[in-house]
Order: sequence, then structure tokens, then C-alpha cells
Amino acid sequence: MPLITVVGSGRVGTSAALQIALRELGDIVLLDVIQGLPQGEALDLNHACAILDLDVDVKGSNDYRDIQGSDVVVVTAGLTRKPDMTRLDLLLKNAEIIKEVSRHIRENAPKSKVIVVTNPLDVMAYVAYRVTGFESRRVMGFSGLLDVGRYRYLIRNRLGVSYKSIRGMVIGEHGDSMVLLPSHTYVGTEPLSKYMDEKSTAEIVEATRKMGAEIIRLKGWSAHHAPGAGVAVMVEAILKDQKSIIPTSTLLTGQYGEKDVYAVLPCVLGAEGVEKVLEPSLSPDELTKFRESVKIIRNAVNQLSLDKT
Ligand code: A3D
Repeated sequence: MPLITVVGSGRVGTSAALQIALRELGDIVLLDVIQGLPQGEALDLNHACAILDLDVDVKGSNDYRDIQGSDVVVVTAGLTRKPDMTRLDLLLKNAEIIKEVSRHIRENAPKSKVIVVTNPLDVMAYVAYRVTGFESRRVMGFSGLLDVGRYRYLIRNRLGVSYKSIRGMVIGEHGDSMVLLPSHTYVGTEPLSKYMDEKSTAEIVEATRKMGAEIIRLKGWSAHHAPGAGVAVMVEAILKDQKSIIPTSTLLTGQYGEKDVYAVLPCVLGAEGVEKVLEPSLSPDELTKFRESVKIIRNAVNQLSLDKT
């Protein structure tokens, strides 16, 4: 039975654990710094599994020795964005948390694949890559499925077509500079432009970009149901060696002339983690926006000191 650890037993961590359990992907360790929280959440989740006949064990822990043998470690530990904060405001505090968590992963789960969820996402994924010292294919960031999910939701509402027939792609930063790609969005076999004019498409792109802030404005805290679902899709792609193409924050190694920075690109996810990074053809405008987005991530990374890790 595979073992999946979720570090951080808050909203996203517990949602991810539930979604992973619902898919019976393996046993789960929920870890947090708060005494009692992961143990209580684990009991609750185990009872959900009992009701649903899911033969999965969930263990709550404050001790990193319990993550030994993990195949995948999902990192949701950190502070969340408050209504008046940008994702970059979180940078310095969450970087310290991710450094600490990454050291524990390096020590206790040295063979695991790591999926970072903590914001600012691309920067935190890079911090985890640097501090664990793992090969880049084993350290990735979750976010693209969330942004594309929101985009597909808006397209479905306009066109009245099943989610199953709508494919989209996002690249760049998980943040205000994300670059949605209508040019790589398909409804059935046709490009989106066949069904939607430029103005409506631009509205949907803009609404997608603002969706995270809109959820925080409405309910007072950030999304967790959708992130939990998306994390489980990535865990499943890895554990079942699915070779699924998923927008994933990954180390750039020369794609579009960029390197030594994490940003979202379509990636093939399988048993090795990120097995291939794809480079969709971009228009000059999309390329400019992607480079600007990468610059924002790079500037944020440059505010951190990663030498003494
Ligand atoms: P929350 O419900 O506050 O849970 C965070 C948990 O992390 C809390 O239980 C903390 O006790 C725990 N924690 C803090 N420091 C440590 C530590 N050093 N070691 C272990 N656990 C620790 O937040 P949340 O679950 O809503 O969000 C968690 C993170 O995910 C935040 O940074 C969010 O911004 C981010 N997030 C990212 C996305 C993406 O799509 C990338 C979506 C939603 C949330």
C-alpha cells in the first residue's frame, strides 16, 4: 500500500487527505505542528472511510519519523493569504516554514516525490527543491489544475458544454500574472475561438485570474475543496504512473530561454514525478506575458536567502 504524507492539517491539507482517501490511493499520514489537530482530523477522516467502506488508514502525527517510507509528500504547511494580503506578502514567513519542512522531508522521506501547495506557490516549490536537494523531477508545485478548473468552470457556464469536453492550459506564475492560454483551449475538437469571441474570452481569463481573491472576499479564507481535489489528481497520476499532462510548477531548464526558476508549464506526471516538461507553441504576446510572469517569480526568489539551507 503506498504511503502519502500531508504536511499541514488545515483546510487544504484535510481536503487533500479526504480526496486521496476517496480514491483509495494509499494510507495517509497527516502532520502538523499543532498538538492534537492532526490526530483529531485523522480520527474524523478514518470515520468517513468507515462509512464509505474505504480501506485506508489515516494517522495523525506531530512527529516526522512517522513520514518514513512516504511515496508522496504533499506540503500545505504555512500561513494563508488574508483579504488584504497578496500571495507575495506571504513570502518570507512561508519560506521559513517550507525550509523547515523540507529539511524534515530530506531526512525522513528521502525517496519521496514532493508536491508543494503553500503560497506563493512557485517560489515555495523552488525553496523545497533547493532545500531537499532532490532531483527537480521529484519536487513540483500544485496550482495549475486549480486555475484551469476555474477557467473551465466559467467556460462551461457560458457554453453549456460538459467539463469532459473542455480542455484548457495555464502557464507562468500561480498568481496575478498567470498566463491562461485560450490558444490552447479546446471545446471538443475545436479551438475555443470557434465558440467564443475575443471579448468574452478576455472576460473569462480575467475572472479566472481574480477567482482566488473573490473566494477569499466572499467566505473569508482561501479555497480548499478545489485544491484538495486537484492535489489528489496529481498524487494519483504519480502513484498510478498515468503519464497525465497536468499544468505543474516545475524547474525550468531552458524552456523559452528561462532556467533555475520554478513556473507552471504542462508536464507529464508519472511514477518518476515530472517526467517531461512540455513547451506549447506561444504567440509573441503569450511569450512576453510568460517571461514577465517568470520575472515576478524570480524577483520573489531573489528576496530570499537560500544559501544557508
Ligand atoms: P490553514 O488552514 O491555515 O492550514 C495550514 C496549516 O499549516 C495549519 O494547520 C498550521 O498549523 C500548519 N503549519 C504551520 N506551520 C507549520 C510547520 N512548520 N509544520 C507543519 N505544519 C505547519 O491553511 P490552508 O490549508 O487553507 O492553506 C495552506 C497553504 O496552502 C497556504 O499557504 C495557502 O495560501 C496555500 N494554498 C495554495 C493553493 C494553490 O493552489 C497553490 C490553494 C489554496 C491554498
